[in-house]
Amino acid sequence: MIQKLNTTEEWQRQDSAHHLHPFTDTNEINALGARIITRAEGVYIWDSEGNRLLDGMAGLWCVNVGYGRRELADAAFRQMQELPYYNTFFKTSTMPATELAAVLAGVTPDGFNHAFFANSGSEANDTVVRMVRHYWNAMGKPDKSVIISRNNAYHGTTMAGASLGGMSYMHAQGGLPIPGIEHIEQPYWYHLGGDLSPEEFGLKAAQALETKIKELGPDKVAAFIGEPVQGAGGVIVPPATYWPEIQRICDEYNILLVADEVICGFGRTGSWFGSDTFGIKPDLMSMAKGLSSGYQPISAVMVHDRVADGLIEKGGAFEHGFTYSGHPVAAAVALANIEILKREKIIETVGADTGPYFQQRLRELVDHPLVGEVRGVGMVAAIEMVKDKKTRTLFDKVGDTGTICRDHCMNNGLIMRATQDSMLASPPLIISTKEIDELVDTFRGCLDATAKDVGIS
Ligand code: PXG
Repeated sequence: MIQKLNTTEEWQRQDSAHHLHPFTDTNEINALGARIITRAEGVYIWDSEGNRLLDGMAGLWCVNVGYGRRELADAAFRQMQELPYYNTFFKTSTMPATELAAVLAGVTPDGFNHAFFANSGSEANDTVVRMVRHYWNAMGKPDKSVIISRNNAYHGTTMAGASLGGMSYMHAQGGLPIPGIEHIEQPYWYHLGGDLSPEEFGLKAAQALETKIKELGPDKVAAFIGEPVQGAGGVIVPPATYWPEIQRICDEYNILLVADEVICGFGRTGSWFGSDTFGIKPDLMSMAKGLSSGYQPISAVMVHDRVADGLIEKGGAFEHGFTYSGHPVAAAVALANIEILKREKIIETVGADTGPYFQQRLRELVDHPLVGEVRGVGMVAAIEMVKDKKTRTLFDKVGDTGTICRDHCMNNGLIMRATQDSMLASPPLIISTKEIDELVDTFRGCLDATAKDVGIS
């Protein structure tokens, strides 16, 4: 029997007794007790103790239109009454899935006219792996099967998603990566650039792809995948020289270019897609998160005509899909979400107004003794804390300072994420300039408190 619980402690006890959390040490969370989040509105969330927190991470980089959108709840309610579920497998379709595919063809760059639906970013990237291999097979090149990704990339946690990702601590669990996935250097100038200028380093990091392709043989390589801006890896914005060189190499060696738009998509960087912001011309794009602003689990792989034409003409059936591919309720919510993004000109505002303001205000923090670099674009940013900013020297035990700072943020009503010693921010796109001021001002106070704790002045 499910008990009715009243106090935070009771909820925490139940959570500890039965719930295994993602990326969480169960003993640790059980000792502390989980913070129980109860409601949300705009850019704020509340916990069961009544504390209000400014959600500087938009959930997990996903609540682009902000919390409390009645319109999205209404879309789900209507669709659930009309048709709560039907699949898209056996020569059937549903209206929301059909319409969403068409709307996505409209908002994605030219030449993207086909969508394959799944339920999460990980599933979208698994779909990418299977689809690019199926494509080259259909093109009579079955040996073109290796997918090249990057160290410190994040592409999800399924077997293929975690393998594509370049997180060594994830690979260490469960014998990853799976065969046929290779990794190259990431374009992280601040850590890896040494004496090179960012532009020189951007070229060098991109040319690691060419070296890897030559080492493997171009006839063996199916695709390269990258996030336009690495998100979970630390909001790593590549130097301006990076993506054009990656594009040149993919074109020259006939390698498909896959943009993982799971974080960058739907306005995060100030354009509809990170590919628009960085001038990337991908062959496939995976997307999730902002597609529904997190109100429903849904993801998609958008396929450019260059690939779709061959797949449709020569591929036959693609033996792949999920029970909930194109789920009508999720699709209806995604449609309503895209409608809000368009009607309220949210992406234009981030691109021209609030995004530049956010970046400018955060860049004021570079005068702080702890801050080595502030980087970002649109409504996503990182503030990297270092031991010695003149020499770009990291702390001896990387990660501790990030944790201290994150806890100060939490205790002061601000949610930020720490990756190593970089503090990440990715607030809802509807954040106002006044709320941006609150975020930055609160954060500066947390930086001061952190500096004191780690003995930097
Ligand atoms: N690609 C990218 C670029 C992502 O950021 C995924 C794929 C996987 O999506 P799903 O929906 O399967 O989680 C992601 C997800 C973090 C964090 O701590 C980031 C993500 C997920 C969970 C935590 O920053 N990104």
